[in-house]
Amino acid sequence: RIGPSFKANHPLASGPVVQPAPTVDGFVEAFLAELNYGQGVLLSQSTVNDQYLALARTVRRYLMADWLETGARRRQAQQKTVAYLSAEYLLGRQLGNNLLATNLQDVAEEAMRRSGIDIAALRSQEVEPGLGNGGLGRLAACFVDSLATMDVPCIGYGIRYEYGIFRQTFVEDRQVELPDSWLSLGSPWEFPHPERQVIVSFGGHTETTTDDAGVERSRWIPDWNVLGMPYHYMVPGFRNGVVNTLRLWSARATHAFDLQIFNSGDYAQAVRSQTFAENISKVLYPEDSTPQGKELRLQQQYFFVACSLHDFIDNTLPADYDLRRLPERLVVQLNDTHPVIAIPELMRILVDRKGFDWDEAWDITKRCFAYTCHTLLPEALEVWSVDLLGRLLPRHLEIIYRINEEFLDEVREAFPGDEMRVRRMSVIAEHPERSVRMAYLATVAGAKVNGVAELHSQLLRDKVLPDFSQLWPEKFTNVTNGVTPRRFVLLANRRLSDLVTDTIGEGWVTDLDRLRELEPHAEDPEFRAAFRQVKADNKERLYKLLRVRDGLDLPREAMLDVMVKRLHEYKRQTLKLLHIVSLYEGVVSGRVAPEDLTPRTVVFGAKAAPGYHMAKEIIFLINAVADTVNADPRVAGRLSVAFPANYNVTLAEKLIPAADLSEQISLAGKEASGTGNMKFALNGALTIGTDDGANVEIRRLVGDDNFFLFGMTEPEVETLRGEGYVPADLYEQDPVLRATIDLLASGHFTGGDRQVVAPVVDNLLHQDAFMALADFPAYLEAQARVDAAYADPDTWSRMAILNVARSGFFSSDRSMRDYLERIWTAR
Ligand code: GL9
Repeated sequence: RIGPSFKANHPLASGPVVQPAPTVDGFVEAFLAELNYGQGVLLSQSTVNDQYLALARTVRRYLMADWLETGARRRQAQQKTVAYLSAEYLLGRQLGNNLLATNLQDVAEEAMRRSGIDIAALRSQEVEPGLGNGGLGRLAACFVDSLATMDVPCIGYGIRYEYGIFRQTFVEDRQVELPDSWLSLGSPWEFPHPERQVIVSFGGHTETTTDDAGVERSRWIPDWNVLGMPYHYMVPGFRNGVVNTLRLWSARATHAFDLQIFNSGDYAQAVRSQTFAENISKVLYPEDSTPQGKELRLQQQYFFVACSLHDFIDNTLPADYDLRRLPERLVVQLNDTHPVIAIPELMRILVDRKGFDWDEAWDITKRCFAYTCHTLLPEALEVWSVDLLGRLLPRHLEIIYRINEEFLDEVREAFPGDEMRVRRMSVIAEHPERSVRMAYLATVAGAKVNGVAELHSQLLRDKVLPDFSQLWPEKFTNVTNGVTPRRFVLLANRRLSDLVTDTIGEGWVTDLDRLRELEPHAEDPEFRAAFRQVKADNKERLYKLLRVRDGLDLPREAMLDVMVKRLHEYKRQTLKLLHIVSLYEGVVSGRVAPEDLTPRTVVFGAKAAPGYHMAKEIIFLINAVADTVNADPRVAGRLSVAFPANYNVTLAEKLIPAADLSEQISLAGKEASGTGNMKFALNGALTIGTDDGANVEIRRLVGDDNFFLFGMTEPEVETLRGEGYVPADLYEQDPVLRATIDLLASGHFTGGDRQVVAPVVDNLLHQDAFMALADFPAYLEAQARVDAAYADPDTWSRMAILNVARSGFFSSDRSMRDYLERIWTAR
């Protein structure tokens, strides 16, 4: 919906908000005005970056009236608001999404054409805000998109990292990280609000005082402060006149520099405090599922949480708001443990600043928070050493101790005499050092705790937090993840979207279950042919991009087999690599005739955490295998491997629509959900996958016949581990596995160097913590089923269409409905 162009009559509007006419002429006029008056250049003198910035600001104008109106409406309505607290938002490029939301793509394209500009070049100019690591950060971005589309009051709170996730390059096949200076050419989508800066304190000590009523109170005397400066970003709903807000905080020094010191000539010292303060929001920690426990990280967490709670309580609520009713106005959703320090922070605000007594404050706090857990890996559950926490946030540590004391009393009451249980459940761990278990704190304080897929939520109850689910069974719930169909189907796959809309109308974009109406068309040969043409066109588009972007030349006809996700051992990129090597080994050893191979192109995309040594060795090995395989004429046209560097949201939008096969092959019981798996299914790729995360639900929905399942189940994994898993035995017993590993180990892919492959090969043979060898035969067998199905285009496209038709459940709109029902309104 394009709103009326004049909204002066809104009761809260202080002036007219003029929106350009949604015509090509209106767009051209607004664009030139932005170029001349915003950028200060003539069209004839403008660079691509000038043009991109002017275009972005033009699109922004079409959202402004709706943004201001949504804000005014929300302030007036005083509805319950979701404060989504997330240390990461992996937004992806904004221009395309916002053109889509305003329905201005065609107008903008024509307007640019008339101005002699190729809009595609301007789109490419945008550096995506990569303020997240992977699935968890991208999930937050999908959720705020859905909440805006559903007109749910939500403020997304987070950190405006000056540098997002590193840019990955490969130097001699090894990952090299470069800083992601996404802001350097200007950021047209953000609005700084220096007048709404917030002070955040750190360090110091606490003192006990007695208040007027004779009650003992603790007082925090911090010893340093920073300022939090909010930057606002628009979060447009899909053509519904709603624009919600994402509020990201940037750290500033309270004083820019010390003039005395500056004048005395010590320039470096004069700006030291500024540098120190600004470090807090300088860079995203590139860690995936392995928290570092670094002080700066805790500073980041407290910084954005303190800014956000302050912003909501002191700046968003009316000045006279009765905070006893806070749970009616606010629900804080904690995206993993990163923002869990918000719990003691709210207690501190209520008790120390607003004068509540402890019990009342605790009652309010417990009803405001809900916690989402995103992992099953024990090493990924954050703990902060008491030493560090007490140094940085002494008052918060006191509060945590008291919460824990009262909680443990409750445990003792429920399970008298069970001191083992009390120790197990304590928010304070004693070993290996005294530390705070953030997931436990979140579970104690949260009204609800959810996992992110059915299997994950089950394992969370049974394995990760069993004592807690026994004590409070009703606290635990599941909300299966979802992805926004706007970005990941409509925007990323326009060809498929047009086919779907031509077939069933356009309602599916905001009601994804309607994709079901495609089911009968799976039987229509004409529709299948059209569907195949969409895939072929998307592949063409991808390969063109990869030629320019990465100098890759990939065969058009082959099956496109894609594994894109963070590099992690539990995700088992090595299992995929073993499959590739086994296909290749079959040909070079003469066991298999090359013409018997189903032509395949395997594409990897993965960043490794910079400090994750094994992940980086695996990247090296994939690149080495790719180099060798691609250069070997014996498999030419039959097998190719590509690993374009710097997989990100922008590349995902091109890769996923082109894929035939989606690799979701984590060891069962390790992947909490996955969301890439959903994006692929919705774009008509078939999944080869284990019984893990949301794969379980995908398979149930699309049907066993339309999913290539393989491998151990989670209980089977547990059994095997219990029996004692010896990967080397499997190597001895399975000739195909042995030949595959032998070829890898021989140095064939590394110019004869056996040393450089040893870290990965030895790990597989002697540790293999994620049991790639145990699932290897089943994986090969499933890949043979893939080949057989792919051999018949009609069989394959029927299956693929059914995947699209039956995956509507995985819309993040549905996830948001579930949060609303099970968490945000249930009490
Ligand atoms: C993750 C899980 O590993 C995924 O399985 C899940 O889909 C997402 C979203 O719920 O959360 N947890 C986690 O720490 N990451 C996930 O992707 N890691 C990153 O975001 C890098």
